[in-house]
Amino acid sequence: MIEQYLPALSTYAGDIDGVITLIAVLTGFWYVLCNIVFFGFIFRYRAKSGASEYITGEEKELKRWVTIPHLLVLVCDLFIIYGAVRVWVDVKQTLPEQPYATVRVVGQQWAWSFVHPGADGKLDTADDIKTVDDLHIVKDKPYIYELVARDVLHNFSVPVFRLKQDAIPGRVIKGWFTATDTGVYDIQCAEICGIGHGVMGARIHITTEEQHAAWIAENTPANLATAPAAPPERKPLAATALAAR
Ligand SMILES: [Cu+2]
Repeated sequence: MIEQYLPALSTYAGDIDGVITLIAVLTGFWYVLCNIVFFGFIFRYRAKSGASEYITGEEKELKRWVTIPHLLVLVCDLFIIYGAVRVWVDVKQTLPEQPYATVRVVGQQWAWSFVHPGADGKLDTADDIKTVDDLHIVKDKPYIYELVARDVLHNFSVPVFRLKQDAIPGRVIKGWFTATDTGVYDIQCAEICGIGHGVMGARIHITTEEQHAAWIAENTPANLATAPAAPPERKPLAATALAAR
């Protein structure tokens, strides 16, 4: 139902839509029923003489009007709790097994920056590819993201994945997603983070393995393209400064 308005493009998007639909249907049913009973009774039992009759509601036959619906609502709650916890454990408390790829997502006022592994598939090596406001991933590949915030609270939101995760300064929060189709879609910040919050939009580019390999080759610095796995030789700062003179 929801995917008619917004594509569902992660492996768990359908499950999250299912929970939202379940909650909407159950609460919607009670909302409509309560209103029908409420306005029906107002109309049916309105005081024609102009005098209202006061009842305490303590009699057994009156209390039933509260107790029975209350118990039925609690039964509905059990369905919601079961459905929601099952999805929560899968989406938020479980990380995929190997093989998976890792990306780093950095929120700051007011942009998203991303660190992609280069051809070696590892983060924090010389061939990492850094971008601002453009995240590049491969379809059908599980990804673990490492989410950090540089300054204030942000929220990494990818609507087509049904993914939302707070980014908290001082913490590295891990989560996962697997995209099920290719295309370019929105990334948002879903936590008011200052005056530029509204312009903190970015894009996620979901491509095939071959397209992603081509993107990596295009964006790997020329001096690393031939030997991507070799770590850079780190010169002491003083030596670098001298060489620059
Ligand atoms: Cu933000």
